[in-house]
Amino acid sequence: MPPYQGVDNIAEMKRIASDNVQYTKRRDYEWQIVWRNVLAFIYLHVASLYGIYLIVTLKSKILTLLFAVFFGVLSAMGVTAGAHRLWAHNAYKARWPLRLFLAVMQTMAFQNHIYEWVRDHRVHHKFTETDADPHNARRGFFFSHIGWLMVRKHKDVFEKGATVDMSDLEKDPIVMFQKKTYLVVMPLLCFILPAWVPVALWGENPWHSWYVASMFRYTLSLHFTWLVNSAAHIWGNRPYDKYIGATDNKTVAICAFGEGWHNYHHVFPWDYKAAELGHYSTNFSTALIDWAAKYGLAYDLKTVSADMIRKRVTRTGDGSHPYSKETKNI
Ligand code: ST9
Ligand code: ZN
Ligand code: ZN
Repeated sequence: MPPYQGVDNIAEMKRIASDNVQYTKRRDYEWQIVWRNVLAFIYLHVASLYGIYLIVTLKSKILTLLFAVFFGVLSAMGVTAGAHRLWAHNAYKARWPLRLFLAVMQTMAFQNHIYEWVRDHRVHHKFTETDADPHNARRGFFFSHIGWLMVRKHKDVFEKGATVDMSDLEKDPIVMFQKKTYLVVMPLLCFILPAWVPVALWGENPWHSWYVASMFRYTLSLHFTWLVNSAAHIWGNRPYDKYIGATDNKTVAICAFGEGWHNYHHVFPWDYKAAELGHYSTNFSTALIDWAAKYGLAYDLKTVSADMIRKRVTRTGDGSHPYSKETKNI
């Protein structure tokens, strides 16, 4: 319907015109495409497809594939146990050797330096599924999965994001050192090192090494991570809080080393398991933290009491948690 139809008042017409200008500006603002990133993602995906071709036709060596998996798992630990549970949520404390190890692993993952990763993630938790959420899932699967990295951020991300306290990270010399040296160290650790090892140790063809251990490994690990922002905000159960978008999604939990129990995580973000149960089979990151705690490298592991969980499930759960069924039977 034309915007002025049925409006016979000049002031009202002016208000509608002004709203339209604001709306258009906002839309223009929201879709400022960053072509450098679009092109980089296109290259990554084409290169990864070629990597898959090399793997399935056995043109690359099996050892190279195994190494890519090993490297991917290590870098995932830097993101889950490091950037996410340690630095973003302070869900446990870590002595410096463990912090250094996790920072190196997180650099191997190239998901931005820890400081930026944590800032975006804290903003995501504080303003979940609003315009201030960097990967607002209300803008659809594509945007929350990868699209948010191909456009300029919404102005609310900057404005509201400025209210998030980052002073704890500013006091961590390992985090600040990584931030300062990131543009040099990250390409070496994320792309050059994994391409070089198979060539140096078992004589892999350098291009095969590049496409399998660097491109394919990196792209797959990005998709596994992004599923937490997209799929685990769309599909799955909401056992702890049916009023929020985040879901518990087992497939994502397996792919993302325990980060798919996302309904639980949004309700109890300080739990170092990022899950109620933290079974190692679907939560490898918890195994690493428990192992580190055994040797005193991790300590002050925070968790949530069964009683507190039960109360929350009863009050706001969607009925899919065993506690809800117990309550119904009473
Ligand atoms: C990647 C990140 O993939 C993935 C994160 C996923 C998180 C998942 C969470 C789930 C939990 C568990 C994980 C499981 C992992 C499983 C692993 C399994 C294998 N607050 O950003 P800029 C301000 S990265 C406050 O440039 P633009 C700030 O002043 C992939 N302020 O905005 C900043 O300046 P500075 C590789 C904020 O220009 C300024 O704005 N990387 C905030 O709109 C400019 O910031 C890429 O693809 C905030 N939140 O550009 C590159 N944000 O930094 C991606 C910004 O100096 N990035 N400010 O303080 C870019 O190219 C750009 O950021 C952009 C936006 C184009 C996306
Ligand atoms: Zn989330
Ligand atoms: Zn989180």
